[in-house]
Parts: sequence; structure tokens; C-alpha cells
Amino acid sequence: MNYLQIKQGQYEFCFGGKTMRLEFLSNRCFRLYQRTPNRRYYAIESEPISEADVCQSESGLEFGYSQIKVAFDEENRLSVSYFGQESFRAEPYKVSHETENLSLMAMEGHHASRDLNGKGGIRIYADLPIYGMGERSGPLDKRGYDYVNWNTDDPSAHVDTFKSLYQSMPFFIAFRGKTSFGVFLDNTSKSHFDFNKSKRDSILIDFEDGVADYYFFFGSMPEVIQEFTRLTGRNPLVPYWALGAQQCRWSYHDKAELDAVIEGYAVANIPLSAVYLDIDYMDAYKDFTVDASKFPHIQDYLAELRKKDIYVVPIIDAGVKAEEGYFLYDEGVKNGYFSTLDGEIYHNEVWPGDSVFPAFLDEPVQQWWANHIQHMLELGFAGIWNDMNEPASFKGPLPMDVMMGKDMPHRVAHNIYGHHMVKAGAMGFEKAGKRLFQLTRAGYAGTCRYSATWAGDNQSIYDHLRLMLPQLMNMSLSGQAYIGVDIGGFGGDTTPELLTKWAIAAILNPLYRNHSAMGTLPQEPYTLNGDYLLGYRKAVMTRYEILPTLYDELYFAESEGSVPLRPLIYNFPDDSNVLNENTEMMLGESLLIAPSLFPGETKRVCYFPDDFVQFGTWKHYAKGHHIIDVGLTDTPLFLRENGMVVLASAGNDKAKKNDVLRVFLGKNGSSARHFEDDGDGLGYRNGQYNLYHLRNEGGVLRISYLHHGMQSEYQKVILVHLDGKETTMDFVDLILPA
Ligand code: MIG
Repeated sequence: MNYLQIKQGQYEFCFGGKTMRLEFLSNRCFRLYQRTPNRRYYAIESEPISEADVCQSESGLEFGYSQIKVAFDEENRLSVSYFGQESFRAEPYKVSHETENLSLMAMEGHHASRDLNGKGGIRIYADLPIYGMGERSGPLDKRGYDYVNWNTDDPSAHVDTFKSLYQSMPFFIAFRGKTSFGVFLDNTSKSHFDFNKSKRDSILIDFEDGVADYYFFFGSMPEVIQEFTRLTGRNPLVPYWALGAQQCRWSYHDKAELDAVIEGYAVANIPLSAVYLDIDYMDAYKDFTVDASKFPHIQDYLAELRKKDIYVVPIIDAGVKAEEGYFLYDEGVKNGYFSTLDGEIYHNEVWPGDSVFPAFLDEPVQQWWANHIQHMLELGFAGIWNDMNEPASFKGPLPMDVMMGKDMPHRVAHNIYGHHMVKAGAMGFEKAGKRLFQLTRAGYAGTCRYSATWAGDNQSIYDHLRLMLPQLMNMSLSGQAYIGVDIGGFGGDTTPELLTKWAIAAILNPLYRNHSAMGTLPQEPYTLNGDYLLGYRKAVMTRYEILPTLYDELYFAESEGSVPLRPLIYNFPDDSNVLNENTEMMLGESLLIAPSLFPGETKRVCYFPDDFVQFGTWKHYAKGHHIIDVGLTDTPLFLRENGMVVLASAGNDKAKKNDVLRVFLGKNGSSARHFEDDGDGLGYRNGQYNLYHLRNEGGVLRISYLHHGMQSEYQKVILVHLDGKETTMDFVDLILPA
């Protein structure tokens, strides 16, 4: 086979009838792609540099670097090995279409399962557990399912057969312990991933437009994810307040209603850190306006709430009201900032009625939007909640030719429209010099650089409580760190039992936000009574004890690419019991939750992959299956005995750190790292933080600095022993000299 060496480590040859390039980006990653002039990158910030030289090229075509070998044969087959073992074989692939007439079936409301006109693709011969793909319905292990990457706002109940939700993440991990591999197709057009569904022995990938651009990653699951996020980016650390309890509803209509919510929490004695303003705070649903008849003197009001440690996050929608005299519309029209069709500004309908859509893919549009976001932040809003950015539209989907930026038709811009909306938003935070806090509904690979994600419109049904775990775990394994779903369920009426069980099941979720839709029964926790209220409060208070670990994990996610919320298989890759564990989740290495996911249930089976002790009761559970209590006021949260967990003091009701460091010691030899900074601002990026190494040496806690960049706030240390007994010491007495 012929090939061309473009430069050191970069080769060009013909594969599947296309001119392809191959290059190694590291000893864990190679890229196989169709070279295109003027290619732009979105998931990654710029074209990656091949770091590696090829050390071998012999018969047929064989390239290798470090432990990765890639061989191509005359039949266009590709075979990859890692550490001397075959990793997978692959070949170019094109979807063959079903020829029957499916229109009658469609008339009855059925969907043909495949509706792609494949332009290219790849068939990978592998039959392994599959994780990742971002925000999806269905189980943790995706084998046997297929998914379409096309950001979709479908408010009907998200069931296992859904192909698409709001985000597109063309990335997955094929799990095989230390020699797992990951695949990322960096193509923003509609693509389709079939995991051993139509062909039992294969993973099929195809796409509708654009070109082939595959990245293959190798190593253990954590290594594959780390390498993927090294390329596509990571969620920056959120402010500490964002870890507290958050309350939302569509909508709190005015100041009186919002005050009542805050008061309700106070009376019920449940901590509250943030509240959200849904679309009705705006004047006629116009972005960047506040209806002063509902929220007078918004700046003063926000400042007043801030004094009570309540942060306010307003919604911003992608659709802009088309109305002359509205500043945003006028500015956009004047400067050509809106998406166009055939050269004219394209209109559709969203909440404000007749609406237009910023051409977010253009840099000047991003700058313009960023200025308005900056203004919102300067008013005192603490974050931005980005909605309807698939983009959603009421009068049918946007035509495929709508231009969402220069040379960017909807067809290829769709999946990255929301991505660029929050990119613009993040620029606004930068201009304001503030630590980033955004939520987005739509997204693509790499979007987490700019925004965190909540999983859109779930419903108040037990199926969606159960969906939460595998959905969040797979988002996590796709490199999204700060994530959550609406606690209690968004659509439909929740029940007291469902709401309380949800609050418990979500204790470890990075985003802890209760939200519900217009017209549904009130869902704020203070509307509960009896054991429901007790259970909800206890869940929140428990969460407030684990805030330091949550914050640590989010810091490590940004700085090292580890995963905060984890399926058990991430921590226990050799334990085949947990390959598809959909009902338990871990935070970091040592916290495990096994919540009730059914009505009426008070006991359930829990599998412990190691020895654990229950939080609060300090009951010991040896590795294996056990029946545990999951009543309304039980706390099915467990600490690993071979681990150490950094906690806040019992009774902590503030989403900020204080002068007490509380540490569950675990067994002799357990250790942890802990991060301390001032909880907001950007100082930590300039070294203003402390990183501690904590170690249990024969029952004695030893603390040393891994990084010492600020004066520590800690005075006291509370040691929590395996049996729950606590001893208090002075912080200075435990610090080892440097
Ligand atoms: O079409 O702003 O997912 O969280 O409350 C509904 C109203 C529009 C959808 C979001 C939801 C939000 C709602 N929005």
C-alpha cells in the first residue's frame, strides 16, 4: 500500500476510498481523519498537534507508537493492538437502507428506527460493555442500543428507546479493564451509533454530513476519559455555593413569591443556597430584561439576597423576540447578528412569539452576547441558565439551510448551536472576572468547558428517578463533571414519597436542584410534612456534610480529568458484578449511595464492592450483597473502610467552608487529598489554594501540604473513627513539617 509521509508522525494514505491521515497524539491516542482544507474545530480548541513519531512502518501499512500499533491491509481493513494484544478490527462502513415503504407505519405514529442517509462511517468489531455517549436514556451499559447525535427537545417521557436527548456526545468507552478503548467521532452533523444492536459483533458508526474524524483512546477507563478530556476540555470548578441546595420552578413570578420560597425553606429549617428565575421574570420573554413591575430594583434585591447567602440564577433563552424597539433585536438586526435563510433573517416562534436566533457560531455575535451576559452578572446575578438552545422552536424545526454563522448551515451547526451560546456566555463571565457558573440544556463534546449541564425535562415518575443514575453516570464518563437532573421531576405532579426518595437518591449529584414545570403541584420541600419532610431535610443535611468531598472531586475533575460521580465499575474494574450496576453510584473513591428507587420500598439489596460503613449509623457491611434499610428517613450512604473521606461538621447548613476540617479516617493506611481555596473567584488558577495530603497512620491523622498557596482557614480537625466516634484536635498539631 502506498502512503505519503506529510511530516514526522503524520501519514496520508487511501482508506475506504478516501484520502485519510493518521497521527499519534500521545501514547494513548491516535487520530484517523479525512483531511479537509479550512477545517474548523469546536469540540477541541484548535487542531491537535501530533506529538509522536512513528517508529515502525513495514509490510502493508503498519504504524506504531509506544504500545499502540495500527495496521491497514489491502482490503481496507484496520487492525489495532495495544500492549501486544488485538484491541479491535475495523473497516469502513455505510448504512444500507431499508427499502420497504414505512409511511403507513409512520402514519400510525411509529418511527422507523433508522432514518439516516449515511455519508460515511466505520464498523468496529467488538463486543464489550459500552459507556459514555453523554446524556441518554437507557441503561449504564449501552450494548444492545443505538443512539442518534442530534440535539432534541422532546418533552415526552424519556424512555429507554429514545435515540436522542438535548445533547450530542459522539464518544464512548468500550470497556476491557486496563486495555479499554474509547472512540470519539468529531463530526457535528447528525450521526448514528449502534452498539451491537443490528450487528451483534460490531459497533456501527455513521454520519450524514461532514467528514470522518476519529480519535481512538487506549488504557483503563479513567485513562481513556482523561485523555478524551485533555483534548476536549473539562468543566471548570464551580463556586462553592453551587454545591448547596438549589430551588427552581417555572416560574416564581415576582419578588413576593420568591421571598416566600426562601422563607419556606427557612421555616422548614432546610438549607438553601440558590434560587432560579424562569422565563416569567423577563419583560415579555425578552432576554436581558427584568420586568420591574414583578422584580423592582433588581440590583438591590439581588444584593439583599446575597447577604443571606442566597444566589440567584436567571434563565436566558436562545430565541430573541423579534420586535422593533427592543434593544437586543435592534442591535442584532443592525449588525447582522441573526441566523439567516436565503440571505434574510430567519424567523420562527418561541416563548416571546415571533423570534430570531443569534448566529452564535460567529465570533462578533459571541462578543455581543458576552457583553449582555456581563451586564447581567454585574447586576448581581450569580450564574446563567441557558435554555431552548437546541435550538427549540414552536413552528417546526429550523430548516437545514438556516445559516447559524458564516458558512455554517443548520445541518452542521445544529449540534453545536447551544455549545456556542454558552461559549459566548462564558466569555461574559470572563469579561466580568467571575468564576463560571452556567447551566445549559443543549451541548456537544467539549461544551463542558463553558457550561455545566442539567438533563432537561424529566418527569415526576419513578422511571425517571431510576433513569437518573445511569444517565448521570454516563454523562460523567463522557467527561462532564458538574451535572444533575431536576429533583422531584420536572413534568407532572410529584408525590411526597417520590420527592423525598429523589432528594435522597440525589445526595451525591454535583448539581442539587429541585425544579418543576408550570401547572404542576408545588414541589418545594417545605410543602411536605411528617416523615417526608424529615427525610428531605435529612438528605439535604447529609449532603451538606459531604460538600468538601464534592468540591475536591470537582477540583480534581478540572485539574486532572478524574470523574466525580462514578459508576462502581470505574473504581472496581475487576469486579464483574458491577459492569452494569444501575442502582448504585459513587462519588470519588469512597462514597457510595444505594437509594430506594421504587414506591413502597423500605428495604433493598445493595452490593458492596469492598467493606463499607453506613453514614450515620456506622453499621459495618462486608464486601458482598446485603439487604439495607431505605425508608424515608434512612440514609443509604456508605463510606469505604479502605478509604478516607473529608467531611463538613454535622449540622453544617452553609454551602461554604469553615474553620473545621472533619475527616472519616477509614482503616489504617487510608489516605485522601483535600483542596482548599476561598470558594469563589479565580485566585486558585494563580496558585491561591492549598492542596493537602491526608493519611491515616496507625489511627493517627497526618496532614501535609502538596501545595501551600494561601493561609489555611482550618483551626480544628474532627477525626471520625470507623465506629463513628469523634475526637477533636488542633489543625496545627497534625500538620507535618514541610
Ligand atoms: O419549553 O422556561 O427545560 O427547565 O422550566 C419549556 C421554561 C421551556 C424548558 C426547560 C425547563 C424550563 C422551561 N423550558
